[in-house]
Amino acid sequence: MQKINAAVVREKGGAFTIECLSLDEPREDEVLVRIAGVGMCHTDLVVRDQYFPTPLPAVLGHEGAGIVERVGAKVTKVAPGDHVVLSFASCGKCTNCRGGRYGYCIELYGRNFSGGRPDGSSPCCDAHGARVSGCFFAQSSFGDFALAGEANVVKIPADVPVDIMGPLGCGIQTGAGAVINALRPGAGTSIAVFGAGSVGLAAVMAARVVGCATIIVVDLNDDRLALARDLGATHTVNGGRENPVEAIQAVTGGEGAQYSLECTGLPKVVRQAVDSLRLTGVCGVIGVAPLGTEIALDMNGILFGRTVRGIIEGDSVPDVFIPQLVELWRQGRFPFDRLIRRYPLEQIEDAAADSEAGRVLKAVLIPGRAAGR
Ligand code: CXF
Ligand code: ZN
Repeated sequence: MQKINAAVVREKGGAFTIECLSLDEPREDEVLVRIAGVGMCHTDLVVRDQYFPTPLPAVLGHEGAGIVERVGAKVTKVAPGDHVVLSFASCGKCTNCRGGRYGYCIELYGRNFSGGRPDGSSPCCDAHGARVSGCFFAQSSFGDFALAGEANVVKIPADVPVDIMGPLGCGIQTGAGAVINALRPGAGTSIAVFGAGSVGLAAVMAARVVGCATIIVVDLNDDRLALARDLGATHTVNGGRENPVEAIQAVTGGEGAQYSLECTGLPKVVRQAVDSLRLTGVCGVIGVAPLGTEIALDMNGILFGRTVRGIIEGDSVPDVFIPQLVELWRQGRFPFDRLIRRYPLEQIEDAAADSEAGRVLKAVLIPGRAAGR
């Protein structure tokens, strides 16, 4: 059993509070990871607010990265001392998983949001012995240690700063993969990205990597638009001052963009992202909205060959894609570290407030080390 210090959410919309908890030893297919840094993703806040009802109390956190501490008896993928990024969980057995489409695993919701293992147990309890959800995204990594499954740990090289690599496991691979793996725009094509948060900006960097000639970014915040230009946007549109659909049509000679990507989770923006497409264009939807949210689209707009598709986790095979992103980062072609600000784990409430207010693009929490551990 491992004593850990972790951020616990005890009630809907409540604060993250640091508690000392007990974490089980790894089962035969599990890996105990000493967390070096863990990103905060919008989905952590969505679950804190119970738009997705992971049972509380819970340790959230699903962009962990660190060093393997101990492994279960049957684990062969990693060994103690390896540097790893933790990603999302999938069953590995359903039709989509067998086809390499892990983001569309039939058990995706249960494996990532139920708070427990597939058998319903949780490895985590509080100082009174009461159950705490400890398998959020098969990691619950808002703490100094996390228990992951062998399947959702991804080994990365030891010579990159592991503390900032965690966001590759969710938000950054979601944006970059939506472009590189899902939409696959060819060199010279046009793409419009709606929302210049960390996911949208990862998409912008990826669009530059694959050689899109026209990269249009829409947001309400001029500072973010300036950063988007720095990272590869060729045109930016402040959606509060300009009509984005008209602006995108003007930039693309009246045709509309070949690709668009919706990264805000707002129905009104999905509509704009679809309406900005040229005939035969493809819109990727990756923003997260509360369960039951509906959108309205012009049916004849779709009839003329446009495609709208949802994309989970950037269509990634994390074991393949995360090392690719690490290499692009190492080459200076994918500078996602520019989005990151580090916070001590104890300041997780500040990190959440700054994220929600748009003061930080990607908060990464760094666990401290309590005396004696
Ligand atoms: C999530 C979005 C909701 C479905 C699972 C993956 N992305 C990460 O935060
Ligand atoms: Zn996420």
